[in-house]
Amino acid sequence: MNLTPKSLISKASGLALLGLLFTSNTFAASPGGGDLKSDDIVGISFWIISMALVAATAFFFLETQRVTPKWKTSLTVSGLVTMVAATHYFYMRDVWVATGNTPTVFRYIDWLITVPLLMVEFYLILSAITKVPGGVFWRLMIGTIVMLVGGYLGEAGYMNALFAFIIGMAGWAFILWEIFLGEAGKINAKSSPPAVQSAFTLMRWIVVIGWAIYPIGYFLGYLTGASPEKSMVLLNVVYNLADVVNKIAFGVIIWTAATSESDKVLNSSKA
Ligand SMILES: *C/C=C(C)/C=C/C=C(C)/C=C/C1=C(C)CCCC1(C)C
Repeated sequence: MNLTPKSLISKASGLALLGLLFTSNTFAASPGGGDLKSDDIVGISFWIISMALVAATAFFFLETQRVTPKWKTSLTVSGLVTMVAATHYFYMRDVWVATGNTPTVFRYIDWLITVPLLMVEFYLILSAITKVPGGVFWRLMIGTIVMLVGGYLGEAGYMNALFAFIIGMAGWAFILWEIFLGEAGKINAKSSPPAVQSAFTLMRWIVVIGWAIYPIGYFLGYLTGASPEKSMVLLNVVYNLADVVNKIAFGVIIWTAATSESDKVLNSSKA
């Protein structure tokens, strides 16, 4: 190795750059978060929810120990949903606090992963007690993709906001049709034990009431004609609130069904 002054300088600067990258990575959670203002409602909600998602993840993963094997996958998927969301919340919080911009791309990348995982939950809940045709799963996925692609094109400005909203609503309507009137709904009505039926009914209402919070957020963000500043505060607060209901509360519902069904099995094997 020849150590000319020039090569030394380039090595030293390479090392310095590496050090810089390392420290900036180490403190990646603080640049935006460090500037969190006491009156920044959106920033504070991003912060609180990211921590709640971390706690929920640990809880769902640990509780897989407590349930019978067929419920373990459902709890694992709940934990994956909150884990993926927690990571995106760290980034979204930093974008918001550091720049004041709405983190649309991170939001939709998160939804693109977590909403299909929630659809998998439906399928798993039904599969835990009966044989479910694969078509149910694919119809739920198609509805999800149409809903999210519509929403993204509108929010990112690639399409008229109202037109994109209508496309997104159509995707959601298709999902609702499947779980109330389609094959998924019929399977549940026929063959589930009470705990699963009540979990399924609750999950259905989550997809109606809990999911309805998102289009309300979109409406307040893009379709009221209010100032961009006010609209973006409303949009983000409403979306964040919706995530608490649909990611954490949804997971807790599954946890309730899983533990009550498992305890029954474990108790009857003891007697
Ligand atoms: C964890 C994240 C979840 C459960 C996200 C769900 C998102 C929606 C249900 C979004 C729905 C939308 C419409 C129904 C209309 C168009 C705009 C959207 C994408 C916000």
